[in-house]
Amino acid sequence: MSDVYTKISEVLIAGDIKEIPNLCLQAVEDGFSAQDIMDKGLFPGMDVVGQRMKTGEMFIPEVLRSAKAMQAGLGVLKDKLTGDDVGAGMGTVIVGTVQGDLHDIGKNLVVMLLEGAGFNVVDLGVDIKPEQFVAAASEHGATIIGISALLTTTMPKMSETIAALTEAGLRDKVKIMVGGAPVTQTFVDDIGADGYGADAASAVEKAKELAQAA
Ligand code: B1M
Repeated sequence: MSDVYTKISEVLIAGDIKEIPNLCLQAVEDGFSAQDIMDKGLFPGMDVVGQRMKTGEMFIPEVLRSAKAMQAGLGVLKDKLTGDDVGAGMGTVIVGTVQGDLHDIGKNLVVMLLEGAGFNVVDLGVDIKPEQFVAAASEHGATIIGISALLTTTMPKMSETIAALTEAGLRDKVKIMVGGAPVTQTFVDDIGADGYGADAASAVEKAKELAQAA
């Protein structure tokens, strides 16, 4: 059984963009849940990529191939992940990765699950300046702003984004959810955000909570 997950991890680490979707689909057909394929195959593989990146065993082009393989795997699992939790009219969430940060795999996963839960999601993409979050919040009448950061060096941009929303007079109108590997509850409290999700599923739970409180 664990061979399936190990194989998926290995192929992800190898950055085989064509093979990953096939393996993920095959695993689904064989009865493995999309959540398990992600949690026990794709994520552990990406952790290894992160460790090897840190120690210099893998370089950016190789990491990018693994990242693309990850996106391809998540792409085929999307329907399976979001199918059973569909709500409606949950409000609009603006989501983006902060200025200076190009990491988007986790953010995309959060977007996928939020949409599956019935939120209208406006995905701004990566490298989003505080003023872009502000403009999008006004334009779309968002109830929640979701901000992602993967680098310790870009985390301060979350706080700057909150300051920009406050300055624009929008802070009382929106709830702010943050997330990304380096984000902790202490950080959330320090910057005055309304909550965070340690992973995509917790992010959806938090968004539902915040939508009710909005
Ligand atoms: Co980057 N990178 N990277 N990288 N990269 C990390 C983050 C790093 C930890 C690797 C390492 O050294 N071990 C390290 C950061 C160290 C630090 O800040 N302390 C790092 C570095 C240093 C860099 C560069 C500076 C490297 C360089 O150029 N020298 C550079 C920076 C570029 C930039 O952004 N300006 C860089 C570049 C890249 C690539 C472009 C090659 C690629 C990104 C491709 C892409 O995203 N399209 C990349 C990758 C792939 C990684 C690792 C290996 C994997 C990240 C990932 O996708 N994880 C990463 C190491 C690691 O995290 N293990 C690393 C899988 C994803 C599903 O998890 O994103 O954590 P995650 O998302 C989770 C949760 O965090 C949460 O839910 C998700 C699902 O569970 N979540 C939210 C995320 N956003 C959320 C928002 C929410 C709520 C929850 O609410 C709004």
